[in-house]
Amino acid sequence: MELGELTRDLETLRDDAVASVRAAPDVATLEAIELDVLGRKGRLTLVLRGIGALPAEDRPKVGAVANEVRGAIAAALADRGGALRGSELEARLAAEAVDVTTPGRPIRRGTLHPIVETVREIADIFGQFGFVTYEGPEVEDDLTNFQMLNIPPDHPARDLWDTLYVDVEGYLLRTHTSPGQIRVMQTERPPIRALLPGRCYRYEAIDASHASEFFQVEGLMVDEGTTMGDLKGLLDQFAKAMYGHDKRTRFRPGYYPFTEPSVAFDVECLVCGGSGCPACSKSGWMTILGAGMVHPVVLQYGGLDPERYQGFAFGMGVERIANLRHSVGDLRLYMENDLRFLGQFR
Ligand code: 2U9
Repeated sequence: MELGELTRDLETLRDDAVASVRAAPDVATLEAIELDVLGRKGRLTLVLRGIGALPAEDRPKVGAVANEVRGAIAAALADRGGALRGSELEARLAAEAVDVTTPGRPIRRGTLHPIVETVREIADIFGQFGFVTYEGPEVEDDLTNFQMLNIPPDHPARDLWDTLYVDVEGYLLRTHTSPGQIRVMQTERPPIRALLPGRCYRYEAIDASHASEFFQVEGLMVDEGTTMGDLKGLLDQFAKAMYGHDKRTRFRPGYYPFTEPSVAFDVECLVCGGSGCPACSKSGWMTILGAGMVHPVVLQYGGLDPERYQGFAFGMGVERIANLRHSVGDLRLYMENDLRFLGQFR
């Protein structure tokens, strides 16, 4: 092997390599050429194996040529690579181009169930008066659900409450959230301001205004010197916050075994404003909840001395509150999971 021949082999290799680099259709071909020519076992390496056969004074000359050749091929690779990668990116961008003007797929956002929304709204209003929300068990014992609420076993009020008993002696599905308040009194010291929202169960024939499971929110306040006036003021503020600050309210005598005295609490008819209409059966008023001063017997069951502490309590059916709020006339709609109905509460 002599210098001229090796130099020609190197220049031929350069020209062939640069030509095939410039003709490379894609990056993959480019990388294959780079490996084939400049790789450790590449053709440039193979050609340079001939250097050993050269006279020592010629080797640096070949080395210079070899470096020039490697540089030329590397420059061609970089140039062609940049162009190919650029166009490949363009092609991918074009292929993946998203026409941002095209309308996106509507993401159907869920909404709170109207009953949950109503419970949260009620809890928010009473929360502003310092009422803390507690949860009570849905499977209750007869003692706490009835007896401690001044409803002894043979009390007529029981048949008022058509109860769903479970197959454990003395246990039932709670007919109201009131037993939860008993548990609060037994575990908390006054002053107590408790809100008990939750699902309740009654053995009811289901129709537009009755369901076997429904939601209640009950409230309890116990402290020294609690009065009926406190109760009236609080409920008046609740009704105004819920239905409008211009709404008038009133108490009417009522009866509950666990409160004495007991009242029904009315707000002026939300349809006719009090002049009388079918919605308020011409009374001009709508009853939204019941309330009263906690019966001393119940305070005792709560471990509280009725001589020292007084309390008031109230209870409302959430479906009724939601009905008045949203002018819904059939509470079965809340249970049927019909998105046409539920979708309206966005
Ligand atoms: C304790 C003491 C007293 C809770 C009360 C009512 C009046 C009431 C009804 C509203 C609609 C039931 O769902 S409904 O039919 N409830 O009117 N609830 S006072 O009285 C209590 C509760 C717990 C310890």
